[in-house]
Amino acid sequence: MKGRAGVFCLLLVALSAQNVAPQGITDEQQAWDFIWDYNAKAEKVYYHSKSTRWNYEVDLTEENSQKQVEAKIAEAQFVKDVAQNASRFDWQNFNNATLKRIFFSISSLGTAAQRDQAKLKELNDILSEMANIYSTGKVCEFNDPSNCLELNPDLYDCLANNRDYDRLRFCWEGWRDAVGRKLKDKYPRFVELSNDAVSQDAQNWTDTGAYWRSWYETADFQEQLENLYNQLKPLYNNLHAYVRKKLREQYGQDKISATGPIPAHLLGNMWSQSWIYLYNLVEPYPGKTSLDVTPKMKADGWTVDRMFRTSDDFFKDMGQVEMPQNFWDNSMFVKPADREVVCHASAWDFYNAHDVRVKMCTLVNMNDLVIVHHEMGHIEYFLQYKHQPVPFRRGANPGFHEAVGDLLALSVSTPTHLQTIGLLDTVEDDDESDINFLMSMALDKVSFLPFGYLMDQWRWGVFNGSITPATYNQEWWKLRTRYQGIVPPIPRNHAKDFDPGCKFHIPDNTPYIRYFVSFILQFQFHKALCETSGHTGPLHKCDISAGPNKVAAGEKLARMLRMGSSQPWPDAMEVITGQRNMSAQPLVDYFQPLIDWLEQQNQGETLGWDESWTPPYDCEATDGFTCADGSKCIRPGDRCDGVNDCADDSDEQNCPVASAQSVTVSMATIFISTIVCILPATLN
Ligand code: BJ2
Ligand code: ZN
Repeated sequence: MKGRAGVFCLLLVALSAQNVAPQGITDEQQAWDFIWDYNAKAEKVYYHSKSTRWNYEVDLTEENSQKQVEAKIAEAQFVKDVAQNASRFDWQNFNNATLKRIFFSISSLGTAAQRDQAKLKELNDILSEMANIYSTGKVCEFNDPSNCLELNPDLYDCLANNRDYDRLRFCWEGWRDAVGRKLKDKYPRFVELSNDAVSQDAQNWTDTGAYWRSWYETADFQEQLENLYNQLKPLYNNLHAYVRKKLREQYGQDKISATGPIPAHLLGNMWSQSWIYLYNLVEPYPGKTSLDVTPKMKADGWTVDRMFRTSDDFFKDMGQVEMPQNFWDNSMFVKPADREVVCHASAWDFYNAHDVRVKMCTLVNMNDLVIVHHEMGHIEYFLQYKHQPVPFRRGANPGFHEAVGDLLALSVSTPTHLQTIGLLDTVEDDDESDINFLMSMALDKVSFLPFGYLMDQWRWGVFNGSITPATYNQEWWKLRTRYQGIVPPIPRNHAKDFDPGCKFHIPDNTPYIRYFVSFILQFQFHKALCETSGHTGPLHKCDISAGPNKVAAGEKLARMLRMGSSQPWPDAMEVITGQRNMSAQPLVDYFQPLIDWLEQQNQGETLGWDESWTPPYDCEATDGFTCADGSKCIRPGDRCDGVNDCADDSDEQNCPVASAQSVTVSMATIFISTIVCILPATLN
């Protein structure tokens, strides 16, 4: 009895010494010590994995890939260990809300929850390989296979500036043949592994999409998005109808139906997500202030460095944090000529409260100037929240992170601001110039909305199993036609094509709904900061840096950025806008004069589209091959691809010899003809 009591007392003493309640440690000071210890270690672990990833993306070699995969595996082990140790605390019952939020964050593992090391490695290997396939994809000319086009800059340029229907189709189709088909078999396994991993998280996610959506901490998130989208649909449909009318004038009524969807390759962008390059085709009032400042940038000798300095100057002018020297020293602003890199622009936080970088294959044009601001917005967020513990070094939600640079670019893009930075000589202040300006903005912002919305509709369906590998491509095109009102210019071969994979964020596995959210938020923030800055007059004319109270506007922005994700996003929203909800109204207010104008222009036009319409399909004109028995037309990508598509196999016969082979063949021909023709002559 005495002995038992002794043991009991000892246990009690031990428990109270550690302050361990049956459900875990309750001492919050001890918990803070644990967090600061974690924080110092996390900075090192994340720095290492970010560095190895950076090294891979700026030099896509197998060796760099493996180093990066190893670092990712080490990172996963670290976060698993941390979560395990954190579970010793009774954090759900802590009094301090911030501390509770940190513990919640470090207990959420995502795909790092995978316990099976082989599967974890396989997942990271697939991701690395998919990124490589996308970033090294090339499209070679049919008549000159040694002349190959890269996405950036060749195919971007083709889609943006070419106005030849068939050449555009070649570029559009070639990219999908080159990249989508290589990714098609990899993606289903990736989905399986990702779902398997997140199901092992403490929260037992039903699928990866549910996990991704949880970052928004909004119970009716999908419902809210649908409402926002429906509010904006009339605006999109009006822009769509107007652009379709202009494209009919350009390409002919046989190629574009007055009531059908638009062929996807004619919108100036590989994914039809921004139509800005159609500006000169659809300019409402030619002769009035033109908003295409690219020619001016080129004429004035703008450099890539000047584009980044201009953006940095704007942030500084708004009272934000200046880019540190290491940003200028370590970033990659221009595509290197001597190696393969991931060209798609990105912003990097190395999580050591010091190292921040941008990686971008920047071109001197107006579009890239806006993207520079987008990336610099991410960097600004990184710099402003670097004092926060690592789990709070994130946007209030992912959409907030995306909105910062775009928000500032809304001011920079105003004609008056463009004039201030020397990109417009004259600014006319009349209604027609206003409509020109709003059209240029709509071609970038309004055109994006359905695309921003549908990307993750597709992915959520894939992750929850309602879209299966057998229906990946059909379902993709259903969404593309339903939301964007576009159709492929050439029939898709659903058994071989994987068109979603041809958009960076699918192989890169970056969630996309953040951009849709951002396009809503940036107009909310713009409206609120315009009011704070003391701007009066229409919203689209506001340049926050020109308002009398711009300092107050800058302070509000900085106050929100400094919060990181330390509080739920409605708190951050409140700092800037004074209210706590997402709203599409500021976007509508901004474009109201254009909405009125488009409604006028579209009188007699049919808004929307008949989803069953498809463009004319002419085998010869689309570089197709007619099977020898005349039975069907084989698309260029299906010819000589090792699969018999013609019943008589003729699509796999008489295939052109690959260029390396043809060099060998011609060398051999020269050698033989030398022996046959020249030797006898010399012997004679
Ligand atoms: C050009 C831009 C992304 C971005 C890159 C690649 C994926 C994530 C990052 C993150 C930022 C972070 C991009 C711009 C608008 C539409 C979309 C598109 N690149 N990313 N590390 N955009 O968001 O900057 O830089 O959160 O830390 O993809 O489709 O082009
Ligand atoms: Zn971004």
